Amino acid sequence: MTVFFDKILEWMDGASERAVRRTAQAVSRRNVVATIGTAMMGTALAPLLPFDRTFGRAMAQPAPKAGEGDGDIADCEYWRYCALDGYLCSECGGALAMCPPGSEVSLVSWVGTCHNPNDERDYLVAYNDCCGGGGCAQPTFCFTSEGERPGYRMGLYNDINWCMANDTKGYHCTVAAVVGLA
Ligand code: ABN
Repeated sequence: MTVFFDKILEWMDGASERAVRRTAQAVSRRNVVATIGTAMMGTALAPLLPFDRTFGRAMAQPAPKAGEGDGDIADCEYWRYCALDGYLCSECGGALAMCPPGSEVSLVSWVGTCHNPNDERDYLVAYNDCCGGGGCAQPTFCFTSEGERPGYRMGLYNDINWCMANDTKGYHCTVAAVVGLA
């Protein structure tokens, strides 16, 4: 019995020795040093890489509440309308960020960066046209267009009917929704 176990131990010794020798032949010392060096350099340089360190905090900021103390949403000077070109949906049976009943929101939007005087911060505001659903009885037309860019900068161009991508192509009015901090 002892002889049998000795044989097994001997075989295990031989197998592990062969494995170590094979590894030593395949992996040179220079190779090991280079791998360790690369790992160390990677660890040291990773914090310098330009990735988002806010971890979504900026976009997670709650949009300021529209209403009391925020400004008059019927006025073209209202801060969220800084890059708007169109009729205010809030004066056409809709709301600041809601199309009037019977109309649908455009598939395309454009953006502006608007300064909120209430908290002195800049916000990214997305504008959408509302499409179809008839017209507006007493529309308020606003043309602020702060930071607007020519047509070749599609996302920053507003002097166009953005309902063109929708099935319902008739322009009704425009809504403004705060996306997050700029
Ligand atoms: N994006 C508002 C708009 C609609 C029709 C024509 C000009 C501008």
